[in-house]
Amino acid sequence: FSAAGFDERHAGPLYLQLQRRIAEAVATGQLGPGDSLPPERDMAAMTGLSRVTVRKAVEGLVAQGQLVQRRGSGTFVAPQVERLEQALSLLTSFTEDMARRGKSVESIWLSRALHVPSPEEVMALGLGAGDRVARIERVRRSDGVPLAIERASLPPDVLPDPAEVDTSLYAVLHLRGLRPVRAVQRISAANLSARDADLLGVASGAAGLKIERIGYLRSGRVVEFTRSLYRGDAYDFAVELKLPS
Ligand code: 16G
Repeated sequence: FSAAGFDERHAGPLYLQLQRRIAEAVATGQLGPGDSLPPERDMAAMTGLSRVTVRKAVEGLVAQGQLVQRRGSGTFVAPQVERLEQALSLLTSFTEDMARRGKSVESIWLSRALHVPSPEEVMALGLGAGDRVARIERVRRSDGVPLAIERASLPPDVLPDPAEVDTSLYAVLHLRGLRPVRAVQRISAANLSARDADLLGVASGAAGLKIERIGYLRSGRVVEFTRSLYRGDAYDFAVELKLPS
């Protein structure tokens, strides 16, 4: 970045001009996904702009999701995520989906315990008075990239010890003979709240897909009620359609 070309009088606010320069550097490949930006003080010296202006420009691009900031290590061009195509008609688990693609699975745990159920959980799981609910909430990541936030609720007898789930919920349910064999899934659009966007490493308000899955045993009993938020920039859901008979 050089000092040349900044024009306070005709080209709009200086921080916007700097934002355009940074965006151009990314668009032309001078800066690639994951590359680091010079420290604020160096950028100010290079461009002749004040540190306040540099900070404002960088903060704006961070809020838009074009740059990411990591405490202690600096500012980087946001890594691009590879889009994943996910079949909608198969009842598979996140772990299985990633294993099939040869990818790793990591969870960041938000909660893994028995709770007093919400009215929504009582309804969805058909819980009785005084029943608790097993709740496991996690950020699901693959190869280090956060892809979804999943909040799964299960009847307490299906998962008496939620801390038992380490990687795969379905693997634990399978061992107990309680893996769902059928599920109903609903998908709707959602703009991610600041907190959820932060957990997923995207800009606040970014597009997400809200997915609700209700999983059933062969007997018709509900064993899983899961609400998930998937990153809109990372998933394509695909399903094969047939003519109605
Ligand atoms: C999938 C399911 C989720 C299920 C999880 C189990 C969707 C939207 N969600 O992510 O309902 O709880 O798999 O995965 O597909 P696990 O066995 O890897 O824990």
